[in-house]
Amino acid sequence: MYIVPFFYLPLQSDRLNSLNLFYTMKKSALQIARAAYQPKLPVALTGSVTVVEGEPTQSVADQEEIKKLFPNTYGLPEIRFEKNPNPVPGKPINAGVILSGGQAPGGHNVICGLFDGLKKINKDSKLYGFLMGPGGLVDHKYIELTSDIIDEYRNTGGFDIIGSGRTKLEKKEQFDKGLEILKKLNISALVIIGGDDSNTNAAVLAEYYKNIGAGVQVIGCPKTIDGDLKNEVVEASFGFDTATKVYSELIGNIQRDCFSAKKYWHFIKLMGRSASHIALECALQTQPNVCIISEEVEAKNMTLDDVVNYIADIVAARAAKGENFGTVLIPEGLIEFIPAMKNLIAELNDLLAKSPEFATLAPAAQREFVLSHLSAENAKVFASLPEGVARQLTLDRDPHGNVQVSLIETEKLLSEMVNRRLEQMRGEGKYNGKFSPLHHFFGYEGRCAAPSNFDADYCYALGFNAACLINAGVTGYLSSLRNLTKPSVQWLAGGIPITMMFNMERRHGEMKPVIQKALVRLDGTPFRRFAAKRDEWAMATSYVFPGPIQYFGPAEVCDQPTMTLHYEHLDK
Ligand code: FBP
Repeated sequence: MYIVPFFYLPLQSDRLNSLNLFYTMKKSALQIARAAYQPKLPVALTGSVTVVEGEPTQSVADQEEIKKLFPNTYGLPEIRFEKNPNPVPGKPINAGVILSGGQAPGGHNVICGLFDGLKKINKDSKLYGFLMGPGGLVDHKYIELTSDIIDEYRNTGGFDIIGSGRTKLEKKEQFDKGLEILKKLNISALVIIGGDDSNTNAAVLAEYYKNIGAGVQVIGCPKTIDGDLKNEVVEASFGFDTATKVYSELIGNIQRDCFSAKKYWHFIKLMGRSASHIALECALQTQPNVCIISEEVEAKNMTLDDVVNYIADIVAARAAKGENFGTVLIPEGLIEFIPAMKNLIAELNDLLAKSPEFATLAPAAQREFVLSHLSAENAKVFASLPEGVARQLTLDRDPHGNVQVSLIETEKLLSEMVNRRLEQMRGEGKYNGKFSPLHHFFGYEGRCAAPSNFDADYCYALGFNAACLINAGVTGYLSSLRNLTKPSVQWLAGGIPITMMFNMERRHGEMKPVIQKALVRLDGTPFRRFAAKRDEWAMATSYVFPGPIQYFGPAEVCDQPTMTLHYEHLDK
């Protein structure tokens, strides 16, 4: 069996049609078996729905400012769906869908659920997919998603059905350009599947279209493996469940190897641009010897040396027991949470932005230039870094002029510094072991994995629910399912006004309304459970080996949500 990627399909774009990207992909046995999986919908979504409106809402902070910025979409009520025993046929709906930002397992199922939901409302409904992210809307690149295409992508990982991209939809010209194609295709609703920034932009777009009477609703769906789009009203973003299960399987495998050979220290960096939810969840699942949580490092005002000393002390204590092996989990965003590094990076950003001559200098002269222009404090931090890392801080910048921290090999930086510290301790007679580090970075290994049963069900229901929100005529809402630790049939379905999640934050020098990013809460149960056990895990080698995601079998093996979600429910 073969599936045909979108490049092969008749595209409604002259430029893309001219690309010669024809190829076919063979399906694996698991893909074939998995295609038959029928995601389980919450009961509320199994008939047609009755809309129950709650009380008017408020943003989480800065209410007056946000109300002024969103006069048409602020203060809307939360919506809950109940099963309507007397199905009411709806009118045909033409909708568009966009995948925005980094891939997350289950994106295809959101689109499948949306498609099925629209068709259930009326069989003549149509769904158009905009290609390669929000840019597809602006550049008018799209395909019509027919049932033949949709059926090829049910329960599969990846975003390749229409592709994804990171173009930000934030300018009036983009909104107007998008509206041209929406009007041409008679599209009355747009579903944006994205993280906190994409959903922030979805709310801005919803407000704009409402304000000009464009007749286009905008609905968001919460996506990101990072797990940082969640709050009082959003329990989880999709993809976190599958991605952390994949990483935990890999960490477990490494731990078994490490425990067998007893000769390596594995430094494992885990994705998660900013928040440490992924590292924390993987630590809860696998019980490593060390896991660093960036939010704690920041809260305790720890220096890089403090982090290094913490790890080195554990390495030395294990060596004293004859155990020269172990595992260290490191969140990708750590470097930006170390206060001294944060200051250094901020000053470097400013310095390099106003020094175009820097790029023309030879590497040695660049180092001298930086050292002589930084404040004394930041110059000291810069000079203390291994040269490769210091250089990386001056080179790789994103389009906004910021350091791309994910490119910094924090796992190597830490192991190199731990090694130095251990040699110092050896000189002082405090260490007498052997330190052989190995390095890993897990991120892309999990972002496109076949969705777990949880993500398959959650994503399908999010998409189906989005169709119900469209049919309810609302705009500026996030598709919402709650009660997620219960079996999926018991989930509560509805919609959350996106403005409800807003606060004002400084972004690129300007105060902007944005969805608050959810960092790891140090007073939350997931972190507290980890903190209560980590000293024991450091010394006693208590590894857990979760094994691969299971798609078929008993519910206790196949349908368990993350420990983070489970523990967070204890806090409610
Ligand atoms: P989103 O926030 O868009 O979901 O992306 C998350 C993420 O996977 C981060 O964990 C990672 O830092 C980033 O994307 C990498 O993105 P890219 O592959 O585009 O560089």
